[in-house]
Amino acid sequence: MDSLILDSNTWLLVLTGAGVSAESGVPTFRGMSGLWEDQPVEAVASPEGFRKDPALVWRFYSERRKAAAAVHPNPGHEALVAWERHLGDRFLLATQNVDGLHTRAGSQRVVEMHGNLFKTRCSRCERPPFEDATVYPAGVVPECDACGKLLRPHIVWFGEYLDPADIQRIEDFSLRAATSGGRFVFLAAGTSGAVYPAAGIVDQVRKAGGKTWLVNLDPAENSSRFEHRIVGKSGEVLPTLAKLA
Ligand code: BJW
Ligand code: ZN
Repeated sequence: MDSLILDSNTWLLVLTGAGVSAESGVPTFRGMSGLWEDQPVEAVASPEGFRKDPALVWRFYSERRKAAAAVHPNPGHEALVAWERHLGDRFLLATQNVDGLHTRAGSQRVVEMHGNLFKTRCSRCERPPFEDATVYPAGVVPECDACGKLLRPHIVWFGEYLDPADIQRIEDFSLRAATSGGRFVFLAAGTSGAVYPAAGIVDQVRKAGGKTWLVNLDPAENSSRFEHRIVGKSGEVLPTLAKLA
């Protein structure tokens, strides 16, 4: 197996997906065949789904809050913490995961591209997102203290824009990495490469002259666009993949 050298010349951008949390016991999206209680995930993870049945959407997210609160980070998460300690500001972790396991493991330079399961925001007013681990009883739809309209999970649903500040952070890091005179490396782990814009980062890094690595259990939809491909579980591969120099 090729090894990933992380030395004082390396800038590393990591993208993670649901596969990285799989060994902690969090189900992946495409693993549950994109279904929740026999309906497509899009039905409960989209603005249309929320408009149609907010109570159902809150039940989906309450169940996931409960499940995510009960699990623990795995050796894949821990390897990324060690890499960040070694590289400092030359490391950035962009995650599509909303379970908060990276920060619970100790990662600090994290961009949660698709939001966070343990945050809630108003569907209407400008009240900022707030920490919320509440598991709402079935049928309950919480309302905003400020304006009385419905609260919603702080999640980027299908068809919604990612926070431009999050995209900017990834782009700024990539620009600094590409112009640093050092070696720019991108590693994606545990993601099917099916959802954009995350699935397109590999192309931007290649355009900027970076090296690209993929660690995934099954072939991803964008596999062919990576230079190095390792098939395996992230909790087994990541802890031995890097040589910290
Ligand atoms: C292991 C493992 C182990 C298992 N170790 N590996 C360009 C082209 C085409 C479409 C679009 C495009 N740009 C935008 C779009 C539309 C859309 C999109 O991408 N659609 C595609 C489905 C085609 N994108 C959006 O809507 C995004 N918004 C946007 O771009 O705004 C601009 C816009 C607006 C309007 C129209 C068009 C553009 C927003 C996307 C937000 C996605 N949100 C979700 C739902 C969150 C809800 C929630 O969590 O409740 O985020 S979708 C869902 O997929 C979730 C995930 O974060 C995301 C990615 O999934 P991920 O992480 O890759 O998981 P899986 O399950 O797919 O894969 C797991 C992988 O792990 C597998 O490959 C396994 O093999 C592997 N694995 N165990 C290592 N132990
Ligand atoms: Zn409000």
